[in-house]
Amino acid sequence: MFKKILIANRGEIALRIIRTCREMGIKTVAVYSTADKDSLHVKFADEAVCIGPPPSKDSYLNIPNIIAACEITNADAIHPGYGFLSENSKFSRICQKHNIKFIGATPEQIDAMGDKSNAKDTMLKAEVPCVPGSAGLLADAEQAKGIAIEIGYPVIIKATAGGGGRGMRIVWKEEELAGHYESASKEAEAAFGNGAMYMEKYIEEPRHIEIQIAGDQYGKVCHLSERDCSIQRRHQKLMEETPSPFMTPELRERMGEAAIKAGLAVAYEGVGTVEFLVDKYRNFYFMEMNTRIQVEHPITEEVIDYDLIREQILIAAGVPISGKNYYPQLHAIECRINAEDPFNGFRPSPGRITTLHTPGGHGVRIDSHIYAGYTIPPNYDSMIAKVITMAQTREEAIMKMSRALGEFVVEGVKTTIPFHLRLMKDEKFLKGDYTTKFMESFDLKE
Ligand code: MV4
Repeated sequence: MFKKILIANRGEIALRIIRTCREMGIKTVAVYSTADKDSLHVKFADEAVCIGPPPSKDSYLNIPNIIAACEITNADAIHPGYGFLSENSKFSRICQKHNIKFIGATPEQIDAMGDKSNAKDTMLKAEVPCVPGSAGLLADAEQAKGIAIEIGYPVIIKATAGGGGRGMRIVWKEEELAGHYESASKEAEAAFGNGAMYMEKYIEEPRHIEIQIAGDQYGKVCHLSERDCSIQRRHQKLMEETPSPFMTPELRERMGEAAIKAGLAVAYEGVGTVEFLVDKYRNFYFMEMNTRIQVEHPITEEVIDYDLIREQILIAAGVPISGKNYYPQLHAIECRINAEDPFNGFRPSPGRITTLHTPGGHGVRIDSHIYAGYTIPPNYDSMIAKVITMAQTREEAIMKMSRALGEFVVEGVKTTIPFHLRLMKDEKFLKGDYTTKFMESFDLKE
Protein backbone atom coordinates (compact mmCIF):
# COMPACT_ATOMS: atom_id res chain seq x y z
CA MET A 1 0.00 0.00 0.00
CA PHE A 2 1.06 3.60 -0.59
CA LYS A 3 2.82 5.32 2.31
CA LYS A 4 2.21 8.89 1.21
CA ILE A 5 -0.18 10.41 -1.36
CA LEU A 6 0.17 13.89 -2.85
CA ILE A 7 -3.16 15.51 -3.64
CA ALA A 8 -2.87 17.62 -6.80
CA ASN A 9 -6.05 19.58 -6.17
CA ARG A 10 -7.74 22.06 -3.83
CA GLY A 11 -11.07 22.75 -2.15
CA GLU A 12 -13.56 20.15 -1.01
CA ILE A 13 -12.16 17.30 -3.11
CA ALA A 14 -8.69 17.73 -1.62
CA LEU A 15 -10.25 17.48 1.87
CA ARG A 16 -12.37 14.51 0.78
CA ILE A 17 -9.23 12.63 -0.34
CA ILE A 18 -7.26 13.58 2.80
CA ARG A 19 -10.06 12.14 4.98
CA THR A 20 -9.97 8.73 3.31
CA CYS A 21 -6.16 8.66 3.36
CA ARG A 22 -6.24 9.32 7.12
CA GLU A 23 -8.68 6.44 7.62
CA MET A 24 -6.38 4.18 5.61
CA GLY A 25 -3.26 5.22 7.55
CA ILE A 26 -1.72 6.89 4.49
CA LYS A 27 0.21 10.17 4.94
CA THR A 28 -0.85 13.14 2.78
CA VAL A 29 0.84 16.03 1.01
CA ALA A 30 -1.22 19.07 0.03
CA VAL A 31 -0.11 21.39 -2.73
CA TYR A 32 -1.44 24.94 -2.88
CA SER A 33 -1.25 28.21 -4.76
CA THR A 34 -0.52 31.42 -2.87
CA ALA A 35 -4.27 32.22 -3.13
CA ASP A 36 -4.98 29.06 -1.08
CA LYS A 37 -2.40 29.45 1.70
CA ASP A 38 -5.18 29.67 4.34
CA SER A 39 -7.20 26.77 2.91
CA LEU A 40 -8.32 23.79 4.99
CA HIS A 41 -6.65 21.24 2.70
CA VAL A 42 -3.31 22.88 3.59
CA LYS A 43 -4.09 22.66 7.32
CA PHE A 44 -5.51 19.12 7.28
CA ALA A 45 -2.73 17.44 5.25
CA ASP A 46 0.39 16.07 6.99
CA GLU A 47 2.62 18.25 4.78
CA ALA A 48 2.00 21.12 2.37
CA VAL A 49 4.01 22.56 -0.52
CA CYS A 50 3.37 25.85 -2.30
CA ILE A 51 3.39 25.26 -6.07
CA GLY A 52 2.91 28.74 -7.48
CA PRO A 53 0.86 31.93 -7.87
CA PRO A 54 -2.98 32.04 -8.08
CA PRO A 55 -3.60 31.36 -11.83
CA SER A 56 -4.30 27.62 -12.30
CA LYS A 57 -1.86 27.37 -15.20
CA ASP A 58 0.97 28.45 -12.87
CA SER A 59 -0.02 26.26 -9.89
CA TYR A 60 -2.58 23.42 -10.02
CA LEU A 61 -1.74 22.83 -13.71
CA ASN A 62 2.00 23.34 -13.26
CA ILE A 63 3.34 19.81 -13.89
CA PRO A 64 7.05 20.42 -13.12
CA ASN A 65 6.20 22.05 -9.77
CA ILE A 66 3.82 19.25 -8.78
CA ILE A 67 6.34 16.53 -9.67
CA ALA A 68 9.02 18.45 -7.73
CA ALA A 69 6.69 18.67 -4.69
CA CYS A 70 6.18 14.91 -4.96
CA GLU A 71 9.91 14.22 -5.10
CA ILE A 72 10.93 16.48 -2.19
CA THR A 73 8.22 14.98 0.07
CA ASN A 74 8.84 11.39 -1.09
CA ALA A 75 5.19 10.76 -1.96
CA ASP A 76 4.69 7.48 -3.84
CA ALA A 77 1.36 8.34 -5.51
CA ILE A 78 -0.63 11.35 -6.76
CA HIS A 79 -4.39 11.72 -6.52
CA PRO A 80 -5.52 14.34 -9.07
CA GLY A 81 -9.15 14.74 -7.86
CA TYR A 82 -11.43 16.16 -10.60
CA GLY A 83 -10.71 18.94 -13.10
CA PHE A 84 -7.13 20.29 -13.29
CA LEU A 85 -4.79 17.40 -14.29
CA SER A 86 -7.22 14.53 -13.64
CA GLU A 87 -7.72 13.70 -17.34
CA ASN A 88 -4.38 14.92 -18.66
CA SER A 89 -2.65 12.01 -20.42
CA LYS A 90 0.67 13.85 -20.48
CA PHE A 91 0.60 14.17 -16.69
CA SER A 92 -0.43 10.53 -16.23
CA ARG A 93 2.54 9.52 -18.44
CA ILE A 94 5.02 11.81 -16.62
CA CYS A 95 3.95 10.26 -13.29
CA GLN A 96 4.62 6.79 -14.76
CA LYS A 97 8.10 7.89 -15.91
CA HIS A 98 8.90 9.21 -12.42
CA ASN A 99 7.70 6.00 -10.75
CA ILE A 100 4.84 7.85 -9.09
CA LYS A 101 1.52 6.01 -9.18
CA PHE A 102 -1.14 8.20 -10.81
CA ILE A 103 -4.42 7.37 -9.06
CA GLY A 104 -6.51 7.51 -12.19
CA ALA A 105 -6.60 6.21 -15.73
CA THR A 106 -3.56 5.25 -17.81
CA PRO A 107 -2.39 7.71 -20.52
CA GLU A 108 -3.77 5.32 -23.16
CA GLN A 109 -7.22 5.19 -21.54
CA ILE A 110 -7.33 8.99 -21.16
CA ASP A 111 -6.39 9.50 -24.83
CA ALA A 112 -8.82 6.83 -26.04
CA MET A 113 -11.72 8.62 -24.30
CA GLY A 114 -10.50 12.23 -24.79
CA ASP A 115 -11.02 12.04 -28.55
CA LYS A 116 -14.83 11.79 -28.67
CA SER A 117 -15.16 10.46 -32.22
CA ASN A 118 -12.52 7.81 -31.51
CA ALA A 119 -14.24 6.96 -28.20
CA LYS A 120 -17.54 6.49 -30.01
CA ASP A 121 -15.85 4.22 -32.56
CA THR A 122 -14.43 2.10 -29.73
CA MET A 123 -17.90 1.87 -28.15
CA LEU A 124 -19.58 0.88 -31.45
CA LYS A 125 -17.07 -1.97 -31.82
CA ALA A 126 -17.81 -3.03 -28.23
CA GLU A 127 -21.57 -3.04 -29.04
CA VAL A 128 -22.38 -0.17 -26.69
CA PRO A 129 -25.45 1.66 -28.11
CA CYS A 130 -24.47 4.95 -29.81
CA VAL A 131 -26.48 7.71 -31.54
CA PRO A 132 -26.69 7.14 -35.33
CA GLY A 133 -24.38 9.51 -37.17
CA SER A 134 -21.25 9.94 -39.24
CA ALA A 135 -18.79 7.03 -39.32
CA GLY A 136 -15.89 8.90 -37.75
CA LEU A 137 -14.85 12.45 -38.61
CA LEU A 138 -16.45 14.72 -41.21
CA ALA A 139 -14.30 15.77 -44.17
CA ASP A 140 -16.25 18.97 -44.89
CA ALA A 141 -19.70 20.61 -44.81
CA GLU A 142 -20.67 19.02 -48.15
CA GLN A 143 -20.09 15.51 -46.81
CA ALA A 144 -22.00 16.48 -43.65
CA LYS A 145 -25.01 17.50 -45.79
CA GLY A 146 -25.12 14.08 -47.40
CA ILE A 147 -25.03 12.27 -44.06
CA ALA A 148 -27.66 14.62 -42.58
CA ILE A 149 -30.07 13.69 -45.38
CA GLU A 150 -29.58 10.01 -44.50
CA ILE A 151 -30.08 10.36 -40.75
CA GLY A 152 -32.66 13.17 -40.98
CA TYR A 153 -32.80 16.60 -39.31
CA PRO A 154 -32.28 17.79 -36.61
CA VAL A 155 -28.63 16.78 -36.37
CA ILE A 156 -25.88 17.86 -33.98
CA ILE A 157 -22.28 18.51 -34.99
CA LYS A 158 -19.68 18.01 -32.29
CA ALA A 159 -15.96 18.73 -31.94
CA THR A 160 -14.06 15.48 -31.44
CA ALA A 161 -11.77 17.30 -28.96
CA GLY A 162 -14.79 18.86 -27.24
CA GLY A 163 -16.94 17.82 -24.35
CA GLY A 164 -18.94 19.86 -21.94
CA GLY A 165 -20.74 21.52 -24.84
CA ARG A 166 -18.00 23.55 -26.52
CA GLY A 167 -17.67 23.37 -30.30
CA MET A 168 -21.18 21.90 -30.59
CA ARG A 169 -24.09 23.06 -32.81
CA ILE A 170 -27.63 21.82 -33.36
CA VAL A 171 -28.69 22.03 -37.01
CA TRP A 172 -32.42 22.06 -37.81
CA LYS A 173 -32.29 22.45 -41.60
CA GLU A 174 -29.83 22.07 -44.47
CA GLU A 175 -29.50 25.85 -45.12
CA GLU A 176 -27.91 26.27 -41.68
CA LEU A 177 -25.46 23.38 -41.89
CA ALA A 178 -22.45 24.90 -43.69
CA GLY A 179 -22.47 28.04 -41.51
CA HIS A 180 -22.75 26.09 -38.24
CA TYR A 181 -20.12 23.62 -39.37
CA GLU A 182 -17.59 26.38 -40.05
CA SER A 183 -18.26 28.32 -36.82
CA ALA A 184 -18.20 25.22 -34.59
CA SER A 185 -15.00 23.96 -36.22
CA LYS A 186 -13.34 27.39 -35.79
CA GLU A 187 -14.44 27.51 -32.14
CA ALA A 188 -12.99 24.03 -31.55
CA GLU A 189 -9.74 24.92 -33.33
CA ALA A 190 -9.35 28.00 -31.10
CA ALA A 191 -10.32 26.20 -27.86
CA PHE A 192 -8.63 22.81 -28.33
CA GLY A 193 -6.25 23.28 -31.25
CA ASN A 194 -8.30 20.68 -33.14
CA GLY A 195 -11.19 21.64 -35.43
CA ALA A 196 -12.19 18.07 -36.41
CA MET A 197 -15.95 17.43 -36.20
CA TYR A 198 -18.37 14.51 -36.24
CA MET A 199 -22.14 14.37 -36.54
CA GLU A 200 -25.09 12.66 -34.86
CA LYS A 201 -28.86 12.61 -34.96
CA TYR A 202 -30.00 15.24 -32.42
CA ILE A 203 -31.87 13.63 -29.53
CA GLU A 204 -34.51 16.12 -28.37
CA GLU A 205 -35.19 16.58 -24.64
CA PRO A 206 -32.94 13.77 -23.43
CA ARG A 207 -32.08 12.87 -19.86
CA HIS A 208 -28.42 12.76 -18.83
CA ILE A 209 -27.99 9.54 -16.88
CA GLU A 210 -24.53 8.23 -16.06
CA ILE A 211 -23.34 4.87 -14.75
CA GLN A 212 -20.53 4.63 -12.21
CA ILE A 213 -18.12 1.81 -12.96
CA ALA A 214 -15.01 0.35 -11.30
CA GLY A 215 -12.36 -1.79 -12.97
CA ASP A 216 -9.27 -3.44 -11.51
CA GLN A 217 -5.83 -4.27 -12.90
CA TYR A 218 -6.93 -7.86 -13.63
CA GLY A 219 -9.61 -7.13 -16.23
CA LYS A 220 -12.66 -7.18 -13.98
CA VAL A 221 -15.26 -4.39 -14.38
CA CYS A 222 -18.45 -3.85 -12.36
CA HIS A 223 -21.12 -1.13 -12.26
CA LEU A 224 -22.36 0.84 -9.27
CA SER A 225 -25.69 1.99 -10.73
CA GLU A 226 -26.70 5.41 -12.03
CA ARG A 227 -26.85 9.11 -11.28
CA ASP A 228 -29.35 11.44 -12.96
CA CYS A 229 -27.56 14.69 -13.86
CA SER A 230 -30.21 16.23 -16.13
CA ILE A 231 -30.64 19.39 -14.00
CA GLN A 232 -27.86 21.53 -15.39
CA ARG A 233 -27.35 25.01 -16.79
CA ARG A 234 -24.92 25.80 -19.60
CA HIS A 235 -23.34 22.36 -19.11
CA GLN A 236 -22.78 22.99 -15.39
CA LYS A 237 -24.56 20.42 -13.25
CA LEU A 238 -26.61 21.96 -10.44
CA MET A 239 -28.23 18.95 -8.75
CA GLU A 240 -27.83 15.19 -9.08
CA GLU A 241 -29.80 12.29 -7.66
CA THR A 242 -29.76 8.53 -7.48
CA PRO A 243 -31.73 6.44 -8.28
CA SER A 244 -32.93 8.39 -11.32
CA PRO A 245 -36.69 8.98 -11.08
CA PHE A 246 -36.82 7.80 -14.74
CA MET A 247 -35.02 4.51 -14.04
CA THR A 248 -36.60 1.05 -14.11
CA PRO A 249 -34.90 -2.16 -12.91
CA GLU A 250 -34.79 -3.40 -16.54
CA LEU A 251 -33.22 -0.18 -17.85
CA ARG A 252 -30.68 -0.18 -15.02
CA GLU A 253 -29.69 -3.72 -15.93
CA ARG A 254 -29.28 -2.85 -19.63
CA MET A 255 -27.41 0.42 -19.00
CA GLY A 256 -25.23 -1.23 -16.36
CA GLU A 257 -24.28 -4.00 -18.79
CA ALA A 258 -23.52 -1.43 -21.53
CA ALA A 259 -21.33 0.55 -19.12
CA ILE A 260 -19.43 -2.61 -18.20
CA LYS A 261 -18.89 -3.34 -21.93
CA ALA A 262 -17.56 0.23 -22.29
CA GLY A 263 -15.12 -0.34 -19.42
CA LEU A 264 -14.01 -3.74 -20.73
CA ALA A 265 -13.42 -2.25 -24.22
CA VAL A 266 -10.58 -0.11 -22.80
CA ALA A 267 -9.54 -2.52 -19.98
CA TYR A 268 -10.57 0.24 -17.60
CA GLU A 269 -8.55 0.53 -14.41
CA GLY A 270 -9.94 2.68 -11.59
CA VAL A 271 -13.33 4.28 -11.05
CA GLY A 272 -14.96 5.91 -14.04
CA THR A 273 -18.27 7.12 -15.36
CA VAL A 274 -20.06 6.26 -18.58
CA GLU A 275 -22.44 9.06 -19.59
CA PHE A 276 -25.56 8.27 -21.57
CA LEU A 277 -28.32 10.26 -23.24
CA VAL A 278 -31.69 8.63 -22.56
CA ASP A 279 -34.67 9.53 -24.76
CA LYS A 280 -38.35 9.50 -23.77
CA TYR A 281 -38.74 5.90 -25.01
CA ARG A 282 -35.89 4.84 -22.68
CA ASN A 283 -33.52 4.26 -25.59
CA PHE A 284 -30.05 5.09 -24.31
CA TYR A 285 -26.92 6.13 -26.18
CA PHE A 286 -23.27 6.42 -25.18
CA MET A 287 -22.21 10.07 -24.86
CA GLU A 288 -18.80 10.25 -23.13
CA MET A 289 -16.70 8.39 -20.63
CA ASN A 290 -15.05 10.24 -17.75
CA THR A 291 -11.82 8.73 -16.46
CA ARG A 292 -11.85 10.53 -13.09
CA ILE A 293 -13.69 10.72 -9.78
CA GLN A 294 -16.63 13.05 -10.33
CA VAL A 295 -18.02 15.91 -8.25
CA GLU A 296 -21.28 14.01 -7.72
CA HIS A 297 -19.67 10.75 -6.50
CA PRO A 298 -21.01 11.12 -2.89
CA ILE A 299 -24.61 10.29 -3.83
CA THR A 300 -23.44 6.90 -5.13
CA GLU A 301 -21.35 6.40 -1.99
CA GLU A 302 -24.38 7.03 0.21
CA VAL A 303 -26.86 4.74 -1.57
CA ILE A 304 -24.49 1.76 -1.83
CA ASP A 305 -22.41 2.46 1.32
CA TYR A 306 -19.08 2.37 -0.51
CA ASP A 307 -16.12 4.80 -0.28
CA LEU A 308 -15.17 5.51 -3.91
CA ILE A 309 -11.92 7.31 -3.02
CA ARG A 310 -10.82 4.29 -0.97
CA GLU A 311 -11.72 2.09 -3.94
CA GLN A 312 -9.58 4.26 -6.26
CA ILE A 313 -6.61 3.92 -3.92
CA LEU A 314 -7.05 0.15 -3.50
CA ILE A 315 -7.35 -0.41 -7.27
CA ALA A 316 -4.26 1.74 -7.93
CA ALA A 317 -2.37 -0.34 -5.34
CA GLY A 318 -3.30 -3.52 -7.23
CA VAL A 319 -6.08 -4.86 -4.99
CA PRO A 320 -8.68 -6.84 -6.99
CA ILE A 321 -12.35 -5.74 -6.90
CA SER A 322 -15.10 -8.16 -5.89
CA GLY A 323 -16.60 -7.95 -9.37
CA LYS A 324 -20.22 -7.75 -8.21
CA ASN A 325 -22.52 -4.92 -9.20
CA TYR A 326 -24.04 -2.55 -6.64
CA TYR A 327 -27.66 -1.37 -6.47
CA PRO A 328 -29.12 1.64 -4.63
CA GLN A 329 -30.42 0.82 -1.15
CA LEU A 330 -31.48 4.43 -0.40
CA HIS A 331 -32.27 7.64 -2.28
CA ALA A 332 -29.67 10.43 -2.30
CA ILE A 333 -29.68 14.00 -3.66
CA GLU A 334 -26.79 16.41 -4.05
CA CYS A 335 -27.18 20.18 -4.38
CA ARG A 336 -24.05 22.01 -5.51
CA ILE A 337 -23.80 25.28 -3.59
CA ASN A 338 -21.90 27.86 -5.61
CA ALA A 339 -20.76 31.36 -4.66
CA GLU A 340 -22.92 32.79 -7.45
CA ASP A 341 -25.96 35.04 -7.62
CA PRO A 342 -28.86 32.93 -8.92
CA PHE A 343 -31.00 36.10 -9.28
CA ASN A 344 -28.37 37.64 -11.56
CA GLY A 345 -27.60 35.03 -14.22
CA PHE A 346 -25.56 32.93 -11.76
CA ARG A 347 -22.80 35.55 -11.78
CA PRO A 348 -19.78 34.54 -9.65
CA SER A 349 -19.71 36.13 -6.18
CA PRO A 350 -16.25 35.58 -4.67
CA GLY A 351 -15.24 37.26 -1.40
CA ARG A 352 -15.07 36.77 2.35
CA ILE A 353 -17.55 34.57 4.21
CA THR A 354 -18.44 36.61 7.28
CA THR A 355 -20.99 34.28 8.91
CA LEU A 356 -21.40 30.54 8.41
CA HIS A 357 -23.71 27.92 9.80
CA THR A 358 -23.68 24.54 8.09
CA PRO A 359 -26.60 22.12 8.31
CA GLY A 360 -26.41 18.74 10.03
CA GLY A 361 -28.62 16.05 11.48
CA HIS A 362 -29.87 12.68 10.32
CA GLY A 363 -29.36 11.89 6.63
CA VAL A 364 -27.34 15.02 5.85
CA ARG A 365 -23.75 15.08 4.55
CA ILE A 366 -21.81 18.25 3.79
CA ASP A 367 -18.65 18.07 1.65
CA SER A 368 -17.06 21.50 1.89
CA HIS A 369 -13.85 23.37 2.54
CA ILE A 370 -15.32 26.68 3.69
CA TYR A 371 -15.28 28.21 7.18
CA ALA A 372 -16.32 31.51 8.79
CA GLY A 373 -13.71 34.09 7.79
CA TYR A 374 -12.63 32.16 4.66
CA THR A 375 -12.11 34.22 1.51
CA ILE A 376 -13.28 32.55 -1.72
CA PRO A 377 -10.63 33.39 -4.34
CA PRO A 378 -11.86 34.55 -7.76
CA ASN A 379 -9.39 32.29 -9.61
CA TYR A 380 -11.14 28.92 -9.40
CA ASP A 381 -14.44 27.10 -9.63
CA SER A 382 -17.22 28.76 -7.63
CA MET A 383 -18.48 25.62 -5.86
CA ILE A 384 -18.22 26.11 -2.07
CA ALA A 385 -20.18 23.14 -0.72
CA LYS A 386 -22.11 20.04 -1.66
CA VAL A 387 -25.19 19.30 0.42
CA ILE A 388 -26.11 15.63 0.19
CA THR A 389 -29.22 14.15 1.78
CA MET A 390 -30.26 10.51 1.89
CA ALA A 391 -33.34 8.65 3.02
CA GLN A 392 -35.44 5.58 2.30
CA THR A 393 -37.51 7.39 -0.35
CA ARG A 394 -37.08 10.25 -2.82
CA GLU A 395 -39.80 12.26 -1.06
CA GLU A 396 -37.99 12.03 2.29
CA ALA A 397 -34.61 12.88 0.73
CA ILE A 398 -36.19 16.00 -0.83
CA MET A 399 -37.78 17.00 2.51
CA LYS A 400 -34.44 16.56 4.25
CA MET A 401 -32.79 18.69 1.55
CA SER A 402 -35.32 21.51 2.04
CA ARG A 403 -34.79 21.31 5.79
CA ALA A 404 -30.97 21.26 5.46
CA LEU A 405 -30.87 24.16 2.96
CA GLY A 406 -33.10 26.14 5.32
CA GLU A 407 -30.51 25.76 8.07
CA PHE A 408 -27.61 26.76 5.82
CA VAL A 409 -26.46 30.33 6.56
CA VAL A 410 -23.73 31.88 4.41
CA GLU A 411 -23.19 35.63 4.75
CA GLY A 412 -20.73 37.86 2.91
CA VAL A 413 -21.20 36.29 -0.55
CA LYS A 414 -24.20 35.40 -2.70
CA THR A 415 -24.92 31.67 -3.04
CA THR A 416 -27.16 29.35 -5.04
CA ILE A 417 -28.99 28.18 -1.88
CA PRO A 418 -32.18 30.15 -2.84
CA PHE A 419 -32.18 28.40 -6.23
CA HIS A 420 -32.03 24.94 -4.64
CA LEU A 421 -34.74 25.82 -2.06
CA ARG A 422 -37.01 26.80 -4.95
CA LEU A 423 -36.05 23.68 -6.96
CA MET A 424 -37.05 21.41 -4.06
CA LYS A 425 -40.60 22.87 -4.29
CA ASP A 426 -40.88 22.74 -8.07
CA GLU A 427 -43.92 20.78 -9.22
CA LYS A 428 -42.16 19.10 -12.16
CA PHE A 429 -39.07 18.31 -10.11
CA LEU A 430 -41.22 16.79 -7.35
CA LYS A 431 -42.81 14.51 -9.96
CA GLY A 432 -39.37 13.56 -11.28
CA ASP A 433 -40.50 14.95 -14.61
CA TYR A 434 -37.39 16.70 -15.92
CA THR A 435 -34.90 16.56 -18.81
CA THR A 436 -31.75 18.48 -19.76
CA LYS A 437 -34.13 21.23 -21.01
CA PHE A 438 -35.51 21.81 -17.49
CA MET A 439 -33.49 24.96 -16.69
CA GLU A 440 -34.48 26.66 -19.96
CA SER A 441 -37.99 27.23 -18.62
CA PHE A 442 -37.17 27.49 -14.92
CA ASP A 443 -38.00 30.87 -13.35
CA LEU A 444 -36.56 31.52 -9.90
CA LYS A 445 -38.95 34.42 -9.28
CA GLU A 446 -42.08 32.28 -9.71
C1 MV4 B 1 -26.19 15.46 -27.61
C2 MV4 B 1 -27.49 15.98 -27.35
C3 MV4 B 1 -28.53 15.54 -28.16
N1 MV4 B 1 -28.30 14.66 -29.15
N2 MV4 B 1 -26.03 14.58 -28.61
C4 MV4 B 1 -23.90 18.14 -24.35
C5 MV4 B 1 -22.48 18.07 -23.89
C6 MV4 B 1 -21.85 16.94 -24.59
N3 MV4 B 1 -21.33 16.04 -23.62
C7 MV4 B 1 -22.90 16.32 -25.42
N4 MV4 B 1 -24.12 17.05 -25.21
C8 MV4 B 1 -25.26 16.72 -25.87
N5 MV4 B 1 -25.13 15.82 -26.87
C9 MV4 B 1 -27.05 14.20 -29.36
N6 MV4 B 1 -26.86 13.33 -30.35
C10 MV4 B 1 -27.64 16.89 -26.30
C11 MV4 B 1 -26.52 17.27 -25.56
C12 MV4 B 1 -26.79 18.22 -24.51
C13 MV4 B 1 -26.73 17.86 -23.17
C14 MV4 B 1 -26.35 16.59 -22.76
C15 MV4 B 1 -26.27 16.26 -21.43
C16 MV4 B 1 -26.59 17.20 -20.46
C17 MV4 B 1 -26.95 18.46 -20.83
C18 MV4 B 1 -27.03 18.81 -22.18
C19 MV4 B 1 -27.41 20.10 -22.53
C20 MV4 B 1 -27.46 20.45 -23.84
C21 MV4 B 1 -27.15 19.52 -24.84
